[in-house]
Amino acid sequence: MGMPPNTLDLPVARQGCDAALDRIRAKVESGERLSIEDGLTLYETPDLWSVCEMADLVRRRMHADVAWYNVNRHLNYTNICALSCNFCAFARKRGDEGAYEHTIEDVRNEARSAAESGATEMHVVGGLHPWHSFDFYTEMLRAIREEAPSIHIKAFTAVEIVHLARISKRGRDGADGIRTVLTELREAGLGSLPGGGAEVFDDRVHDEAFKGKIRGDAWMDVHRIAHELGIHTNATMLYGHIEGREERVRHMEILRGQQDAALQDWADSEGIDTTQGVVLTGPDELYKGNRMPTVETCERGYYQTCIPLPFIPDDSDLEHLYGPSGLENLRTVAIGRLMLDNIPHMKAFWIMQTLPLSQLMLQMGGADDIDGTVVWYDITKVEGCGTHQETTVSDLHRTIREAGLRPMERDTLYRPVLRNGAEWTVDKAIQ
Ligand code: V47
Repeated sequence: MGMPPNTLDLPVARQGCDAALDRIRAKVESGERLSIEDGLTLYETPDLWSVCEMADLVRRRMHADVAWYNVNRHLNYTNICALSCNFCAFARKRGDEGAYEHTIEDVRNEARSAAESGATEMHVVGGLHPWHSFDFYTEMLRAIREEAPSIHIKAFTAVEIVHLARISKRGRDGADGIRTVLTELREAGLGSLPGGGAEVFDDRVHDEAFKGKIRGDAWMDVHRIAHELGIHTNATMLYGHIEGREERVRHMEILRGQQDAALQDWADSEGIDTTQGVVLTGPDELYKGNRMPTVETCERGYYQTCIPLPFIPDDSDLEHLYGPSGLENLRTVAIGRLMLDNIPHMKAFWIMQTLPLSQLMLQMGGADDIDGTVVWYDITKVEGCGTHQETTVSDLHRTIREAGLRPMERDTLYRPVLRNGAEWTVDKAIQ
């Protein structure tokens, strides 16, 4: 993956005062919501420094000097997938070179090893396996639960959930099937949903790059139903392929609208007045206590974190594309922080952003989280590396400290963790 031969059409990053940003800066300072037009201005301005400065301001309001990480383990239980999305280099058909499907026993062993190493979370996703029955998925969760009772299982993208609703033939209709499947998965051990599979909520882009996959409205239905059931979820945005910047900003606005509805639902259930709306990124004087309901008090789910994912073209059918540049990645995370004023966390997923760039995103780009130790990762790979993509807690600490921030270990629900070797508990004192 090289640099594009002609970069002249990209805005040059310059420090300086772009007057077009004055009105946006005033909104950010007073905690006013940004519009789609503001988002586009933030993309078009050459003054990337100011974009980052504003993102850093809201990040500090929300998280002070804390940057979050976790001790986790990703597990891709199969790469066999019924879909053939152009952007994906992970999926295989059965019999293809490199195709694999882990057994329940493999998953059980991985859970044991994760627990022994002190992981607090397993992040479990895979391809849409054409023959596994629904029971395979509940058995897999139960196996993890048995081996590692204290590990939080964050599993299955919305795309997998829709697939499970179809194969299990649960429910009277689509929404009821999803609700039933989520309920049964939760009984088997599911703790929350990861943010994968959202790609970009735009039908043109969808039909060119992810045809066959569920569209944005179906992705959001799954997350809405999860929130109604009290299951927390995350949200991604895959950018830097065939979408444009406007489609990214619209994607953010759609997520923001859905989060408004989730938080409103929570506030209504608690009798909390939200006539002013919920903009978590505003100045401190707007907040009497916490900016968010804590997991202990909130019986509804909501989006905890947004994870902008830079497209990595290697080995995909879109390999002729270049993928986004480092500055575009920095800008996108910063704009995400500014636009998504009601989502508490912004994650720089170091596996895809790289550790050095994630560090920059923490220091100046509005990110407050870099995911975790990961261990295995198969969806995207760095040239020359296999699926073993692990970092250590001490590297994560160093990365965060060098960015001038304070590393704080979290569990999946962003509760601080107290650790003694492989032993850990949620730190109730600083919730
Ligand atoms: O759903 C696939 C994306 C996602 C490529 O919830 C690609 O905390 C870049 O969702 N280049 C999986 N991206 C990753 C994901 C995730 C990661 C970390 C944390 C969380 C969380 C979620 O990766 C897929 C797809 O959108 N993806 N292929 C690619 N070539």
